[in-house]
Amino acid sequence: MTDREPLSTPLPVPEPGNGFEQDWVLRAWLESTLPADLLASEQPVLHELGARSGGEWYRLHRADRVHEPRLVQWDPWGLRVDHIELTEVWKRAHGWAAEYGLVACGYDAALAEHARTVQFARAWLYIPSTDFYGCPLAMTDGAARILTDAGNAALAERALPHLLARDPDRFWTSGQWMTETAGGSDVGNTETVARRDADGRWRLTGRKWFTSAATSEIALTLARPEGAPEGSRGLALFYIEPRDDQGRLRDIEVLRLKDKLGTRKLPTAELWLDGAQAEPVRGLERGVANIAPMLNLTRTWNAVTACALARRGIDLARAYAEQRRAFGRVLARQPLHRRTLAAMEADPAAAALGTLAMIAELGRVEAATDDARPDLLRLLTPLLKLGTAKDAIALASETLECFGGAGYVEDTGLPELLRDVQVLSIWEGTTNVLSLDLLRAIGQVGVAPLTEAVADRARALDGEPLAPVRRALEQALERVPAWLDAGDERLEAAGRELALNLYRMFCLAELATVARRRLADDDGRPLAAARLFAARHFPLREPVGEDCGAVLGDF
Ligand code: MFK
Repeated sequence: MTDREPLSTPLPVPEPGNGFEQDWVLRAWLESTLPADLLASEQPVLHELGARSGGEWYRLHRADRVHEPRLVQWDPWGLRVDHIELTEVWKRAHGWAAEYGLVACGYDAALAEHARTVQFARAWLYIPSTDFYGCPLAMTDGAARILTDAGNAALAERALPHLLARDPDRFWTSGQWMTETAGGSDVGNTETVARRDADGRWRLTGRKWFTSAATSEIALTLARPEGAPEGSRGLALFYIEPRDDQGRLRDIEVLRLKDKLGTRKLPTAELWLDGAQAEPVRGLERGVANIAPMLNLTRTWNAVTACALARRGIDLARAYAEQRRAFGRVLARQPLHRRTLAAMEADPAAAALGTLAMIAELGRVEAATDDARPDLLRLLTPLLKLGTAKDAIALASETLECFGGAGYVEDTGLPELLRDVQVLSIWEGTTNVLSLDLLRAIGQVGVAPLTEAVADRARALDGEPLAPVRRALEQALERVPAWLDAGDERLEAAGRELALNLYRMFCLAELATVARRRLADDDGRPLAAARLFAARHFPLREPVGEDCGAVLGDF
C-alpha cells in the first residue's frame, strides 16, 4: 500500500434501479390493458419486485458472480451420490418464485383471462437478477399445463399441488428431458427405450444429452416403448420423479454437467437413465404432440426472458451514460450515443409489446373467452420466440459496446449478459427450427389470423402522427401473399426471413396500437418509438428463397 493519491478517476458504477419504474413499456401495456382494480392491486407487487430485482437481488447476483453449480459424484466413503450443489442465488430464487406465485398466478382462475399477464409481468421483473432460475420455472409451467389437461387424474393430484404451490417448502419444479445426441432438433430420433418390468412398471433406459435444471423434483421426458414404430409418433410422454424421499437419485446417473458458453449458474446435466421408473402421462404414442404444450410455454418464457434481459441491458447502459464523461460531456448528452440509446429503446419496445400481446392472447385462449384466437396464438409463439431471441442477442452486444472496454471485462458482469442471451436462439428450438415451426403452423391455420390482426391494428391508426407507421404496415401486408407463394423449397429457404418480417410487422402493429392509446394520455414516448422502429426496419426486405448452391460452392 502507498499513501499516493489515486492518479486516475474510477469509472462510474452503473446500477439498474427499479426495473418496474424504469420499464415504461411494461407499465404502458399494463395501464392500457388491465382492468383498473387489478392494476391497482398488482402495481404495489410490481414496484416491490422491481425494487428487489434492481436492489438486493442484483447485489446478491453480483456477489455470487464467480460461483457455479458443482457436481459431487462420490461421497467421502465411496458411495455414488451424484449430488449437484447449487449457487446461493439459485437456492433463494426457488423460494422467491414460489412466494410471488410465478407459476401459480398463471393458473389462478380468479384472474380469468388476465392470469398470464399478471404472471409474466411478475416474471419479467424477477428474471434479470435470478441467474436463469426462469428456466426451471418455464418447464414447471409447461408441466403444469400438460398435467392440468392430460386427463391423468393420479398424476395431476400428485404433482399439481406442488407445481402450483406458493409455499417454498411445498413448491416443486419440473425438468423437460428431451434432447438426445440423435435428436436435438429432430426429437423423433429419440433413442431412450421404455420397457415394462415384471411388476408392470415402466422403466426408461437411455442417455439424455441436455437436461436443464437437473435438480428439479419431477421431469417430463420422451421414450420409445419397446416395439413402437420409429419417428415421433412412436414416442410416449413420461413423468418421472428422479429422487427418493432422501433426495437420492433412483436409477439415474449424472454423467457430467455441461461446460457451457453462458447460463453457467444453471446446472445443465447429461443423464444416464438406467431403468428409471416412469409413468406414461397420456397414452403410449404421439409423444412430441403431447409435449408440444410444454414447448410452447417454454418458448413463451423464452420471449419474456429475452425482453427482460434486454431491458436490464438498457437500464445499465442508460445509468452509465448519465455519468460517464468523454470529450467534455456525459455520454447522455452526445448526439450519436443518444441515437444509439434511442434505437436500443425502440427495438425492445416493439419486441416487448409483441410479446405482451402474445401473453394476453395466451390468457384469453386458456380462459376460453369469446374473443380468444388459438389460431393466432399458434402463429405468434414461434414468431415471438425466434424474433425476441435474435433481438436480445443484438441488443446485448450493443449494450456491451455502450461501456467501451468495461463491457468486455468479466468482473463488470457485462460479458455474462451477452453469453447468457446467446442461448435464447438455441434452446427450445433454434431460429431455423422455429421458422420451420412457423411454416408448419401456417400450413395448419393459414397466415390470415396474423395478417388480419396486423391489418386491424393498422386500420385503427388514424391521425397524422401514426400515418407513416400505418403506410409501412399496409405496404408490408401487400407483400405477404407473394412471399408465401414461393413454392415449397424456396419457401423453406426463405423461412427465416419471412418469419422475421412477420415478427417485425406484428411487433410494430402492437407498438403503434399502444402509441395511439397513450397519446390520449399525453404520453408521446411509444409514438416516438414506433416511428423510429418503422424508420429503422421498414420497408421490409424481400425474403430470399433462391437456391444457394452457387454461393456455397462445391457443397
Ligand atoms: C428461460 C427461458 C425458458 C427456457 C427453458 C428452456 C429449458 C429447456 C431446455 C430444453 O429442453 S431445450 C430442448 C428443446 N427442444 C426443442 O425445442 C425441440 C425442437 N424441435 C422441434 O420443435 C421440432 O419441430 C419437432 C421436435 C416438434 C419436430 O417433431 P416432428 O415429430 O418431426 O414434427 P411433426 O411430425 O411435424 O409434429 C409432430 C406432432 O407435433 C404434430 O401433431 P399431430 O401428431 O397431431 O399431427 C405437430 O402438429 C405437433 N407439433 C409440433 N410442434 C408443435 C406441435 N403442436 C403444437 N405446437 C408446436 N409447437
